[in-house]
Amino acid sequence: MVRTPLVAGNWKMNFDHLEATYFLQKLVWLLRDAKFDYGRCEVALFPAFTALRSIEVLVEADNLHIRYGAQTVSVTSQGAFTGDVSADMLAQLGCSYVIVGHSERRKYHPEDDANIVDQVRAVLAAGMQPILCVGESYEERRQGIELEFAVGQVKDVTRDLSQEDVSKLIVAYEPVWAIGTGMVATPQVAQEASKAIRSYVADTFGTEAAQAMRILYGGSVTSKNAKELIGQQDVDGFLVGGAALEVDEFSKIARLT
Ligand code: G2H
Repeated sequence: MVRTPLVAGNWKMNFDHLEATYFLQKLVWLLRDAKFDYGRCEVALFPAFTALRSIEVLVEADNLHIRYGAQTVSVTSQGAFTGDVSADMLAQLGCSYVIVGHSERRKYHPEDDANIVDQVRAVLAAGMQPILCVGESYEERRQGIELEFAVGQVKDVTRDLSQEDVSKLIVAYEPVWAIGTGMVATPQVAQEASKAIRSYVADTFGTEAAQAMRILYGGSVTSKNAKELIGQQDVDGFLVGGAALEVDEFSKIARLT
């Protein structure tokens, strides 16, 4: 099966709505100039909640082929949950994807496996696709349990999901030691982890679900390392952080993917 690669820019807590729309316009110009084929590779942006509506308006007005999504979501659908944003609200804004379980969310917010499972369910129920982030810390790698750990995170979240739900899931393998550090995983490390995740999904949910699943690599991706990483059989694109804040660099990564 041929999986369409996805290059996703996770802006984290950067860019207000004006900066976000300026970036999007420039990105589209750059990709247009380069005759970028959106059918060959999908490009998605993940702004802060406050910029989603502006991105939606621009995408709709100019009929852009850029997709977008949110960086997290509430597990509840509505009610007295101050500060939360529901999956239905995101779907209403035209979001295609929601990042779930990013290590920064796991670290700075009370997002444990149970909460992450509920986020995945909420995203799927609203008709969007979750991008589930998994990956070991430096300590787990030092102990030699990195594959067990990353696959274990996928296992914990998918345990009670149906085969149909799992086939809509996108996994981002993001080793914590590579996030924002400049210490990118080698192509071999990225491939080994992605392959282990796909094998687990194949054994548990069948080959079809495993072959359909896109597995992204995240952690210090730049235009210098993207080409080698995407050359790996089980790496289907990137979740880009720091390099997604520079429009030339981000467009270059998309072109290389
Ligand atoms: C990992 C990644 C984006 P960066 O968090 O999800 O960030 O590319 O800055 O390591």
